[in-house]
Amino acid sequence: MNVAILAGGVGGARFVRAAVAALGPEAVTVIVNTGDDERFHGLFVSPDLDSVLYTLAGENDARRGWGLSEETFRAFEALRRFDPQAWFQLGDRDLGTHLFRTQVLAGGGTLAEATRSIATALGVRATVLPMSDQPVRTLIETDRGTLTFQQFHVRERSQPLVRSVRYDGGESARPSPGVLEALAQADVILVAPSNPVSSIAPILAVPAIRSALVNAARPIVGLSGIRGGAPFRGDADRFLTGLGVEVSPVGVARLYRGWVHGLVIDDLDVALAPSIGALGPRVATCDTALDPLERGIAAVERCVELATRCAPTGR
Ligand code: FO1
Repeated sequence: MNVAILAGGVGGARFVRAAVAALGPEAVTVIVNTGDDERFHGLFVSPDLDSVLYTLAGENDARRGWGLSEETFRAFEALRRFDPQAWFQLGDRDLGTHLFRTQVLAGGGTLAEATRSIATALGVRATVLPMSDQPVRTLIETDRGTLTFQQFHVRERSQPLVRSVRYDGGESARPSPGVLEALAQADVILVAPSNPVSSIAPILAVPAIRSALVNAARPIVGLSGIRGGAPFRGDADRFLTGLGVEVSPVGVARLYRGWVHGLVIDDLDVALAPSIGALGPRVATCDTALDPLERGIAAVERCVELATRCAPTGR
């Protein structure tokens, strides 16, 4: 079975790890959000790609949630002597990835090419694709002005009030090579339990991806990252509240309306199934925790099982 997964953020990386464990690396293609990408100190940082790659390589720092294990921050401490305002921490080992990626891009290579080289070197066998080689930037209108995702999430600790979100560059961005093929060839398309507004919506801001999903000939099933009225982790609640969407799987279903055929929600939220069903998707429940790995595998299997009962809307 071939599976394409839309993913971003830490929850996305954990879901992808579980999918690879459940289905095997050759079966999995991940289409990763790049709306969080930003240059820091001249280096091109692509946090969601790195979270997926490091996690699949078994080298992620599970406690911190981002970056590499056995990390040190000596270069960053040295940088802070000259630039005390620096706020985005780049680890010493992580710097190697950013130096390499920046070098590939400066030499005329693409983000997809850099990603392929990094994946190969890390021994990652699943296919990991950036959603686009063109820049798409998630910009958040807040009560403290317009912020990039990293400014909002890291520098401002997700505290500003979100008023609206836009995906700058999305309209003219094209899917990176292999993305449309992966969506067309997948038996099932899965949506990781990532932030619907800051991780999944930027992927759909690329028009050709949106249209491939709306017209998909295969079932699309999402796993809700919200349970019991709160996100498992991260700041999805700040985004949903800011956009006037309820912080629940019903809110997730509302945001995915028109292209998702099934939604797996937590057992805790079983009472919400009829309201979600009224919006269109079929619903299944399970324990949506992704740790330890066995639970994540069970959640992926639940998504795949629900997919067998979903009829796609496209041809
Ligand atoms: N998150 C933080 O909270 N503080 C940081 O200083 C930080 C640095 C960082 C460096 C590289 C990287 O790949 C991720 C990093 N993150 C940091 C995580 C990142 O902000 C988010 O996890 C993702 O963008 C969420 O999708």
